[in-house]
Amino acid sequence: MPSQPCMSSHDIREARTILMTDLDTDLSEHRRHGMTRSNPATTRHDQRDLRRTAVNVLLANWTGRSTVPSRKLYPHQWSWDSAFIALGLRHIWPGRAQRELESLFRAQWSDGRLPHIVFNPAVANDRYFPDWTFWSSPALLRKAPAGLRTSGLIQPPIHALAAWAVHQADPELSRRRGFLNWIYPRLARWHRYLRQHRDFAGNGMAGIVHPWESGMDNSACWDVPLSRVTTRDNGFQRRDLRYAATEERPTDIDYLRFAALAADYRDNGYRDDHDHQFVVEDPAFNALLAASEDALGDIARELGGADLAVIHATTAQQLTAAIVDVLWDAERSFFFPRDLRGGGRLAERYGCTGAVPLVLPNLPVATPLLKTLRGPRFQLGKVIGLPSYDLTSSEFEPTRYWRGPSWFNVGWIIHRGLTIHQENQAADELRTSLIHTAHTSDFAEYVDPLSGTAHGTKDFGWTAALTIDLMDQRRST
Ligand code: 2M8
Repeated sequence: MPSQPCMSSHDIREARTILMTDLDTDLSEHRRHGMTRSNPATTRHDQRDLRRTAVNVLLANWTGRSTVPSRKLYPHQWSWDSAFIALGLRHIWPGRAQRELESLFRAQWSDGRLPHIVFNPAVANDRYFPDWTFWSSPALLRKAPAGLRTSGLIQPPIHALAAWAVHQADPELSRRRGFLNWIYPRLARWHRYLRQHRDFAGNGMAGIVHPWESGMDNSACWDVPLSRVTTRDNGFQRRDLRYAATEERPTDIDYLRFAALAADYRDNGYRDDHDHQFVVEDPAFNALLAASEDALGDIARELGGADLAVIHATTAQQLTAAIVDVLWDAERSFFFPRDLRGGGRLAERYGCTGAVPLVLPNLPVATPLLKTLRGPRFQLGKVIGLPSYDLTSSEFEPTRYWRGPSWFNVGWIIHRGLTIHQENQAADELRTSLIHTAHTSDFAEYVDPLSGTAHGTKDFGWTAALTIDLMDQRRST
């Protein structure tokens, strides 16, 4: 098992060199977008400053083992946050990026699930709800690694994609530390958990059993399936409103439902064969699983397992076919989540989850999907990032968490999708606008897609990390 030292002198030297290196500045690109010298991040100096500030956010959020999304609102380790954060860390400290993922995978359960939160025992319980005592149960204590405090839900499986990118940032260090050898079997078990325990409809796709598992927790896409959830009096106290404005966070009734669903799962021993009240096949979750399965193939090949690489590539293709087959609505040219407790209907709500399959290389419907993204509902290229919800809908809320604002991780995914589908100019424009907005918003958790105003918390981990990754795109893989 790789060791987990604090930042080494090699790391510090490396960070210093990179910070002092001139960035690929793209002044002409900024001019093309009408950003003048008075706007931030337009000069080489500003770009270096921006990068340094992003690195400082990652330094400030580092706990010695992993990186918190936010010191205030989210003071523990989150699963898909760590994957996005590792994508940025790899440019500064490849060793630390490896350790970010390793610390997460040390919390993997015996059934293969990767918990969505790994709690920091040094942080007081009343800093975040639901704290570890809420999740804890005899089943959790049996299945989670001894001595580690975790939740029992999961998040989108983008980890293999991140692990492969982290390896590529410094293959020599990765080989020396045995990074891929250590993480590959754990990634494979994680994917196997999803195939064996979460394929509720038997079509190869994984289902989520809680909106938190989508990572897009409060999306209006979950309103109908969530409205069926029976609430119970948990007697809990929300903690998020201490650090974020009420009108930017989920409502109390949604929190009651979130807590009830999580408590049901816990009380049923975190078994996936119990009668879940909420089961949804989510386009983003499955698209990221397919992209990660492809990355697992790359990792297997690197480790000398050509036969395994073929199996992973085939699984990725089959999953892509299932996503298109089941979740694509040809008439509306969009991917919708499927509500398995609602008769298997597609939830016809235009959330950014339906855009994420753009990240798949062999997507037969990339052209019509892009047309929808450029149309009135998302206005890709005309607004900042990709709005998390349909701009034309009466449910669109520009500042409420996942119901309208643009998120940097989604922007990053769409940038990757545009690049994969050779929409290079659109990719460059999106990249420029995301970097610029990260700067002007102080690395906000999310921004109003129309004005770029910051919302949620600031100095947010994945915003800083993905800004670094986007700035280094020309150097990275
Ligand atoms: C948000 O979710 C947590 C619950 O997991 C919360 O609201 O307390 C989401 O934005 C999720 O995608 C993210 O991983 C997490 C930490 O940044 O915060």
